[in-house]
Amino acid sequence: MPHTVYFLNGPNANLYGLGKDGTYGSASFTSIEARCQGHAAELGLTLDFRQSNHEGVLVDWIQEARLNADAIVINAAGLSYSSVPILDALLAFDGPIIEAHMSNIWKRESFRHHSYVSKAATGVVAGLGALGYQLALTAVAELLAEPPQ
Ligand code: DHK
Repeated sequence: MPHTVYFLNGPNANLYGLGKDGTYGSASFTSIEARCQGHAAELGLTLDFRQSNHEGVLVDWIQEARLNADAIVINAAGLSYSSVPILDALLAFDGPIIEAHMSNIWKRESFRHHSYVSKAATGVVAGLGALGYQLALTAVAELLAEPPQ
């Protein structure tokens, strides 16, 4: 059975490519998903790629992942810096968790420098745009194939 990965995207991720300042590049969210789906297929992963603007929906999906997914990649976007409920849900998940950000959050405003998600994450990718999402999927495939001792 192929491993299943939930790739969860938080508020406003659906606007990537449409932003005026170009922080998140010019690729649309749909094209980023297509790129991730293609890469997941190459890695032999089943990818469930989702986006919500609502904290509770993200918490429900993380809880659902406990039953249906082997790993989580999550860009909780603006909720990364505030959401204890998302952190608590992630802490209840047993598999690898990769925190992903399109931008380099440490180069930006100081309120983006502390992520609650990081407390639960196995690893973090940031600042590499959609390439970082591909790297997150590669990391998950490797971690699932050979969990660190
Ligand atoms: C995405 C967002 O929407 C912001 O709120 C975060 C993150 C950064 C990103 O880089 O993908 O601060």
